[in-house]
Amino acid sequence: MAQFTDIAASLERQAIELPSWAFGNSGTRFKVFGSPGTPRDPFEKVRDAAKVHEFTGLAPTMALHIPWDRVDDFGALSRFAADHGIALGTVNSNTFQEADYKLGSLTHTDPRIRQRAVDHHFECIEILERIGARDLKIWLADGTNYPGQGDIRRRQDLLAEGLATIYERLGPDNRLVLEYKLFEPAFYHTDVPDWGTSYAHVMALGERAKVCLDTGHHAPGTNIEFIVAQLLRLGRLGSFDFNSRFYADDDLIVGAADPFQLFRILVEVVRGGGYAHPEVTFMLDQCHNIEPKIPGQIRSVLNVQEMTARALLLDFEALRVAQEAGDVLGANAVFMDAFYTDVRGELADWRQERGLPADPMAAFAASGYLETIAAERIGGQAAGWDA
Ligand code: PSV
Ligand code: MN
Ligand code: MN
Repeated sequence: MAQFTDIAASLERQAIELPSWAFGNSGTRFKVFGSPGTPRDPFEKVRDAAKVHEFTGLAPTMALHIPWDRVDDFGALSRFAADHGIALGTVNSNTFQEADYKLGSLTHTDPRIRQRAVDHHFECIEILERIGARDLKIWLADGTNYPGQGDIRRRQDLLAEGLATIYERLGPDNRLVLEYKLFEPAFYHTDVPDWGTSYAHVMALGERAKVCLDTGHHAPGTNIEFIVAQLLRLGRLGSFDFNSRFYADDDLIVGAADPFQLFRILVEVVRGGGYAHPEVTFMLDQCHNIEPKIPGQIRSVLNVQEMTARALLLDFEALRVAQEAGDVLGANAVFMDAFYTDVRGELADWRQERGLPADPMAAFAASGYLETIAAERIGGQAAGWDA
C-alpha cells in the first residue's frame, strides 16, 4: 500500500464546494427548527462558508441557489467572498417553488410557463457571468404522480428543446450540468430520473454539458460507483452532490450513513482520473436540520478528505496484479486494506504542517464564532423553506 507521505501532496489539490443552502434553516415536512445564528442574507452565508474553509483549507467555493441567493449586486457578493478568502461557484436554478411550476417547468404543456423556466435559466447564466463562475446546475422537479397524467414522451421532447435553448445561451467557458433524481416530488415518473436520461440529454446538447451525480438520488442498493466509473469513462461526469441517505433523499452528512460506499465511489474517482480534475466539481448538497450547520459542513468536508486519502492509498498496482491473476480474495484484501487504514492522525499532522488546526471541529468550537453570530443575527433566513 502507498504511504501517507506519497499522497500528502495530492491531498492539497482537493477542493469541495459548499452549498449556500446548508447554512440556512431547513427542515422536513413536519417542522423547520430554526437555529441561532442562521444567516439573514447571502453575505452572511458567505461569511459562514468562509469559516469552513478557514478551518479546513478544503472549501474554497460556495454554490449559489437562485432565487434564494438573489442580491442586487452580484459583483459585490463576489468581491465580498474574495475578501473572505473564497469564491462563488456553481449557480443552481430553481423551478420547483412557484405555483406556475406545479405541473412542470421545462416540460410544462403551457408554452408561457416553459418560457418562464427558460428565462429563469437565462437569469442564472447572467449571474454566472457576473460572478465569473463556470457551472449552471439544473435539477428539475418535473414529473407526474399518476399514470396517464402526462405524455412521458412529449415531455422528453420539450425537455430537450428547453435545455437546448438554455445551452445555446451559455458563455464559451460555461457548462450546463444536469442532475438526475429517481423520484420526489413526483412519485410516478420523473423527467430526469437516472444517469442514462441525463446522459442522453447532455450528449444531445454538446461538449460542455455534463451529468451531476447526487449520491442521495438513487434507488436503495444502486451501485453508485459503477455509475461514477461509467460517466468518467464517457467524459461526462460534471459534478457530485455529496450527501448521505438511509432511505431516500435524506441530505445527511456525507460519509455518515455508509462510509464504505463513499470510499468505493472515491476509488472510482481516483481510478478514473476524476480526483482534483477540473472537470469534476466536488460539491456537497446537504441540509443540517437538527445539527449546527457550520460544524456540520466542517465534518462533511473532513469526511470527504478522509475517504479520499484512503482511496489514494489504495495500491492500484497490487490490485491490478491480483485482478489479472484471478485472485478474488487477494484483490478484495488489497481493496479492504486501504479502506480500513486509519488516516486521522496523519491528516491532523498534514493540517498542522499547513498552518491549519489539527482538529478543525474543536478549533471552530473554541473560536466563539457560533456564539458571536447567534448574538448578532436575529431572524435568520430559511434555505427556501417556510420557517
Ligand atoms: C432536491 O432533491 C435537491 O436536493 C436536488 O438534489 C438539488 O441539487 C437540490 O435540491 C438543490 O436544488
Ligand atoms: Mn442535489
Ligand atoms: Mn436532492
